[in-house]
Amino acid sequence: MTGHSRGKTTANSRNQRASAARRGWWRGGVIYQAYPRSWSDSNGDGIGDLRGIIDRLDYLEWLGIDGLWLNPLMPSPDHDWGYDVSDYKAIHPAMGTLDDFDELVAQAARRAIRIVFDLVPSHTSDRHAWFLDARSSKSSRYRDYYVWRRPGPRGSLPNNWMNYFGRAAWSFDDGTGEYYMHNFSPHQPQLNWWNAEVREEFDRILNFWLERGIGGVRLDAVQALLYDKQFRDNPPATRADSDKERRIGQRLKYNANHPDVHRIVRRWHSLAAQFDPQRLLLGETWVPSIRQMVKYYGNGTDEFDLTWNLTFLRSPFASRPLRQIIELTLRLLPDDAWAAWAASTHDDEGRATTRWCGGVPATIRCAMLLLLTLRGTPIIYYGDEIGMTEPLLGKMRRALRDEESGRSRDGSRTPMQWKAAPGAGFTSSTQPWLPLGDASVANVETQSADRGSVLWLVRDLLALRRTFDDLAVGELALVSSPAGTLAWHRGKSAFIAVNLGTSMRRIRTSGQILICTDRTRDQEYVAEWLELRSREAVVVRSTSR
Ligand SMILES: [Ca+2]
Repeated sequence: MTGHSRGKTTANSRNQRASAARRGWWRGGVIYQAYPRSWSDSNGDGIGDLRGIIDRLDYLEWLGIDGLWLNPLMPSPDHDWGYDVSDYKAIHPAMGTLDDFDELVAQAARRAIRIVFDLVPSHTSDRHAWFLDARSSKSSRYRDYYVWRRPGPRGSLPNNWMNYFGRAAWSFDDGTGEYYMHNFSPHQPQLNWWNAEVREEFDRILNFWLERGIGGVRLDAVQALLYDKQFRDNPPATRADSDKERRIGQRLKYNANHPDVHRIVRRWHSLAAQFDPQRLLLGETWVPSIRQMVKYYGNGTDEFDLTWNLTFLRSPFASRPLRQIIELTLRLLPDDAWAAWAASTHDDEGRATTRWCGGVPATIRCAMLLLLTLRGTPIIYYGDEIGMTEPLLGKMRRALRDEESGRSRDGSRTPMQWKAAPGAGFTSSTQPWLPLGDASVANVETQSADRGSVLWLVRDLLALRRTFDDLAVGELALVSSPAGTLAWHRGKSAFIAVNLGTSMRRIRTSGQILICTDRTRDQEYVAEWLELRSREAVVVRSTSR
């Protein structure tokens, strides 16, 4: 898309916010997550790439985001699409080159957009030079970079550990006659984070990227870094465990979730703290409870800056559970810590537009308004801003399969829909790497010309956050509201109400509606009672608090 530019006012307010960003650019900011293979293909090979992203930065500037999070960009045999890294200091050839990456960082910076990307510390690819060396002999240089165990009696597995895909966490290496551990697929051997050399390698890797001027990194699967040195068997799952652990049948207590992982996170935090301006450390904390998640903030200033709120993402889209999760998250966060809110993911849970909203446009609008008005950093998953849903792809095609759920991740990774045309504006190839959804239903070109579209709703909400500090950084206070609804104050004068019920509800407030999911209600005055129809949500400049 071309021809979009910010007005002078937005540029000024953006500068003001930039000066306030000493506490971290993400506070009050918004992150957009693009799955790079699926976002924009510049050379017609059907795979998204860095030059394609550079070509579309004007769109992101027009939308008004602050950070762009990209899934892994490093060389990989792609058993798990980049989450099996074979070289931590290079760019995947399908994505481009290090020069392309540096240009992306520079071009994004010109638009006040910081680049954040995935670093995968818990395991490498089985094609990584370290692992090739490690399996060459028991006395090889890199043997202790990984986790090896002798077979049990009669060649049995060393213990009962299962991986996150619901299979044994051990694979036998014929060459050296021992098992190696993997918390994910056998192509993803577990790194041995008890080994000081591994920790030092990753210090160098982090420095390598942070020195290139990126806005930060998202650290993948951090709860899985450390294992029990005594290799004790995992206990059976109980009702208190995650649904995944209950399906697997054991609590992943000893192959993951080791308490000493916090020492590693603090180490990364000290390293990142040496950079100015401050770099974001976003932790993928795949843990079943908010109580466990908030531990990854440490004392609020010494571990992750933002953590992955799986409980929120997995909530039913209904007022009562959402209210409890929002309240608990904000109450348990340490002082000075800042929440992150994501509704969609490239992983198993997929798109909120489908999972939460069933593809219903009014519900999608409510989800976007809620996401963008909570206290914390919202993470918009690419395509959600146009209400893209997961197409029915039939059989699993590409993604690493989650053995335990059998659910494919492909549906949430289909190419971005830029326009209603062959290739959807994503690629000139007739064979995109994943099938396209129906771009005639949702695409950027059509919606950017329609002020009533969900794309404009998202853009206007982002613009409002830039000019209305209460909405960007104000304290959040939930208020009691009728069944099926959620309502909260932000700061002194922002009031948000969302009706997820099936009938009209009245909520007491007064002021002016700034943005309603039904855009014909924008600017409406409310004297005492706000009437919200089913699947309607508003931001009000309130005069009644
Ligand atoms: Ca390409």
